[in-house]
Amino acid sequence: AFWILLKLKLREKGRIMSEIVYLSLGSNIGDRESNIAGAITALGTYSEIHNIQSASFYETEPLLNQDQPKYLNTVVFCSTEFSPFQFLDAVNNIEIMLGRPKVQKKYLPRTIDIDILCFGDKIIETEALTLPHPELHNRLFVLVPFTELDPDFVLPLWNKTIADLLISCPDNTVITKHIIQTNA
Ligand code: PH2
Ligand code: MG
Ligand code: MG
Repeated sequence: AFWILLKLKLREKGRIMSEIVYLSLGSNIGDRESNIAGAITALGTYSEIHNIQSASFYETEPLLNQDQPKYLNTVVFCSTEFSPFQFLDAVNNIEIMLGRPKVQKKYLPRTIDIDILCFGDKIIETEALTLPHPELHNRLFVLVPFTELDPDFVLPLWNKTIADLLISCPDNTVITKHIIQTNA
């Protein structure tokens, strides 16, 4: 019986696959650098999230509602054993931990916004989560840092590389690489 149990356990282990995830992070209120850095650190505290890699931070003009402060944006890569909806729960918890109200109108300034851009080759369309992110291809503040991490990544559903999406992106807002200020 022991061996059967062990075999079952091993098989179960083999089935828990990790998936690769790309996230978009943005902040336009408060200490934008710490908000984004804090979100990246918080992701790393989950034992189901590994191999975190961040692109540079970029200062970006607000899209959709221009009447708000400039954003800092970046894209983060990681791998995870979470399912997409478990990952979404983790992300929502981190947003709340960093001071974002639980319910907030769309396109208002925010201390932190963490959006899942894509999750393995999953294609999902629900109210809570759409994968790949439906606006990704229209946003320079996503495509520029994403290209920095992996220009050759082929986006599910689109079957185009991130570099190709960047070339055909209609967004022409200004994006500048953000140099972290030191006061030391
Ligand atoms: N997020 C939005 C709307 N507009 N503009 C910039 N520059 N950066 C963002 O992260 C952003 C935005 C909705 O989430
Ligand atoms: Mg967003
Ligand atoms: Mg969001």
